Amino acid sequence: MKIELIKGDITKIQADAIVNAANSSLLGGGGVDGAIHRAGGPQILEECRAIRNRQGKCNTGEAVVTNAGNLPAKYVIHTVGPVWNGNEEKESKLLANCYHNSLKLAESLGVKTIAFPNISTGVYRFPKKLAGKIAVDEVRKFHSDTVKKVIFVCFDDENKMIYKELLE
Ligand code: AR6
Repeated sequence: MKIELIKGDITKIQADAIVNAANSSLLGGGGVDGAIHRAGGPQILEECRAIRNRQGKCNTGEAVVTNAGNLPAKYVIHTVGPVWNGNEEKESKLLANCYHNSLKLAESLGVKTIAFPNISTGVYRFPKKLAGKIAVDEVRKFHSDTVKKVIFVCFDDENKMIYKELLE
């Protein structure tokens, strides 16, 4: 599996799937979630609502898929990262689950390329270095015949530097 690093806006990425750092309501929010719903249009939210009606809220560490509306991707995989409260063991495991479950879902959809934002490192305040290490470890651990490329999309310089070091 090839790993790429980009600094920029995930809504502009042409990949089979982009991942959203959602919340358990699946009904949108700020940060990357807000950007994805704004750029993608109302079809994404419509499908999120349908998922809510079917299965209820999305638990932390889990992932669901919708269409990508007007985005240049085929799918949006919505995963819910943990809020950082300093319980390192528990919250690290939940963040690892986000990456693992998103990749598993991507594989089941036949996705070849998938782009991840830096889940939980915004409003949810997860320490960026630890979050980066967990993300890279989970991706490297995941062996797939389907998923050929993972793109880490960093929005800020700090995350970009962290990932650059981790991937060297
Ligand atoms: N493209 C790529 N990354 C982005 C973009 C973008 N357009 N915009 C922000 N980021 P956050 P969280 C980065 O806060 O911490 C929402 O309200 C940002 O710099 O979006 O998982 C949800 O609804 C940061 O590094 O997500 C939840 O309630 C990373 O994306 C809550 O925030 C994640 O920051 C989730 O918090």
